[in-house]
Amino acid sequence: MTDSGATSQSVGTTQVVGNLGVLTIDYPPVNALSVHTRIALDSGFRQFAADPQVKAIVLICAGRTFIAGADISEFGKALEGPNLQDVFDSIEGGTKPVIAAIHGTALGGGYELALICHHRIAVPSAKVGLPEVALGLLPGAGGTQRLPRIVGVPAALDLITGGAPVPAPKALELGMIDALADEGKLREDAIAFAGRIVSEGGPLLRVRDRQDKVEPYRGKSEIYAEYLKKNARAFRGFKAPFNIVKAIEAAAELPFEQGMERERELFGELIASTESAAQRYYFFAEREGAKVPDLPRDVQALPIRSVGVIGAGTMGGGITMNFLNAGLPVTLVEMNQAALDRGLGVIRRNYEASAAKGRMTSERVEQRMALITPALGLEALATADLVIEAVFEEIGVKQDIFAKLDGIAKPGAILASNTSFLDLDAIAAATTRPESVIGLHFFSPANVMRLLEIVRGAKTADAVLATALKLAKTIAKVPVVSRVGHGFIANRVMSPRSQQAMELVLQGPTPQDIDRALYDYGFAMGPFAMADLVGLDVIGRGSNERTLSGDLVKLGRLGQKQGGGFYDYDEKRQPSPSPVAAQVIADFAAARGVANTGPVSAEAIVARLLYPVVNEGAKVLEEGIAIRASDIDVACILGYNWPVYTGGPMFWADTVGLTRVVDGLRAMGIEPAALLVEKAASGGSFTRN
Ligand code: 3H9
Repeated sequence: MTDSGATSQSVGTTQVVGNLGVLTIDYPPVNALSVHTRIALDSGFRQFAADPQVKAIVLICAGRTFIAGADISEFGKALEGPNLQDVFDSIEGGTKPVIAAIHGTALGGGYELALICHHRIAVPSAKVGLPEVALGLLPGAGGTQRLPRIVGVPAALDLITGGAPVPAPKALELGMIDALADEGKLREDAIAFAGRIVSEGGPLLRVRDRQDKVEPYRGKSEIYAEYLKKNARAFRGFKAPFNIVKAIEAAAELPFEQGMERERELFGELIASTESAAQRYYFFAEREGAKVPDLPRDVQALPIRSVGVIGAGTMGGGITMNFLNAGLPVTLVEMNQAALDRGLGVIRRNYEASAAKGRMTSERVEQRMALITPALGLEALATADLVIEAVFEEIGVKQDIFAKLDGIAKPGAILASNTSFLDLDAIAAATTRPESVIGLHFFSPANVMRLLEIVRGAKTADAVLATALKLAKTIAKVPVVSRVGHGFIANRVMSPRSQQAMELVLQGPTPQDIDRALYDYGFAMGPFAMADLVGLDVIGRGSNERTLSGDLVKLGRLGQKQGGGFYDYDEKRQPSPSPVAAQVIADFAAARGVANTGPVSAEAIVARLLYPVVNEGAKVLEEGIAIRASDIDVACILGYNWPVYTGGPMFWADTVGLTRVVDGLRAMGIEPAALLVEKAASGGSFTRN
């Protein structure tokens, strides 16, 4: 976040309205609890405390939101200005009722501040919540002690370990806020609310004094053990959820002050952890991706009001759904009616499945489907502002489509390819307008995965790139910009992981040993389980070389879907080690003359599979394919489910130590990238300045 030269004076404005004090905080972009904000709060509340005319205080924010949390960029730095806890204590310890008036998002420390206030009023569009878990933290300013006192232990467990912001109407139901204001009339309604509080003259309501919601859970330690068991899968590898559960238990078991002490202790453990450092790094990394240093700031994005998608297969269908979800009409093109009907059917079934789970109404399903114009033939794309090609991954096929599209699409339309490996410049060269061509590489399933690799061709116009970046936000994707190169960023840097797995398995470790090591590192599954899931026939497609997967396919072993693959599967698709696959591996190793050198430790397996990923990442940086190391991390985390609490390959490499990575690569017979060697030698890092 940029410090726009704010001072505590400009951040806090006080105004006395009748017998009420109104303190307005204005610290763009999100009113984070920075040093300036803390000073402004501290001095504003002191002023009103000392003013006999003021009987109650309204705390409100200017700009787009209420306070969105502690200033994450200050974590790990020396504290400046007043400590947050002292500021909060003085507000809560005051003798005048304080009303938090909420719009936008009251998150983390912002919502904790609202919980310290005596009353909370919000506009219906506001959201409140404690999202610290996503930063590998717990709410460290009393949130774990106060929220259970309002919503009870079970709801607090879900709200704080889940971290999702709660819309105001739901928050009202749960008691997280006390009243709804009219949209657009927050200030007036909060002032009226405060006036009523003053005239009613009741006692000060402090959340910390409430016991009714936590009392029923006292002495019931089994709740927490069961909760952890139930969520074991979701919490695996993370530290924060475990400390959150302990802190909530403390809220139920301990007097308030002792609970606060426990919260501080548990927060302290988290803030010092590598997991939290990685997750906080990732928070900013996600937002960096949209920043392209050489893209002039004044470039205007082009308007995108209609989209065309070529290909209604798995990718094309998923891509289409993104635009429908954002309310944009899509012309969906296929070669024949059967393929078109099949694609439309899949899209409809996906929406209907969401409706069946209560995630959308059936009316909404129809609204989304009505945004699709099905069509046969590219001519239907003449008026689209953006066309995305999502057909078979073969350069000739794509060039042919782009050449035809060139004669059909209106001037200025953006022509995008969803290619995942091919040379975008060669595709662009098939048109007379390479400046309008860009890569929009979605990850499967395209309606679910948040990553969008934007491939900037040698001739892509700035306005086209700016449009793609803006579009990513419209369709709720996280953009990462790549230059043209085989496999772009995510697919390229991750490919050594499977190559290494296929070689290592010839040397002694079994598929289960290798998969287990990667699972324990934090991946959802290892490379062999993944290969079986995707289908061994799909993996080997297009290659004439003899491969392990190819040998398995020859025996009718296509993976989970047919005959088993690296594993055998029962009727519930549960895997077990396969003697047949073991024999295929042994035969392949013998044919290649690879000796079995025995078992390998999990740590060595991880190094063997993942150091080469780091090395490829260094090359991608060196070649200028990726703008920055954090883009590689975002691509791997969002595209390949690399565990976020390691920070992604480049952050992780910095954690391991670059010298160790260089030595490890050399020991494997892999020449480390020059950039990696240079950084290791100079004590540098990819992600820490
Ligand atoms: C916490 O509160 C700990 C406590 O328990 C106390 C412990 C003692 N700090 O996301 P956007 C920046 S932990 C610093 O693009 P949106 C962001 O980097 C905190 N900077 O906008 C970006 O900068 P830039 C708990 C922050 O409208 C700009 O603001 N709170 C912070 O899509 C705009 O952000 C959270 O975890 C921050 N806290 O979404 C909430 N927040 O323009 C984190 C944002 O230079 N924030 N920035 O790239 C969010 O979830 C979203 O930013 C929000 C707005 C929903 C607020």
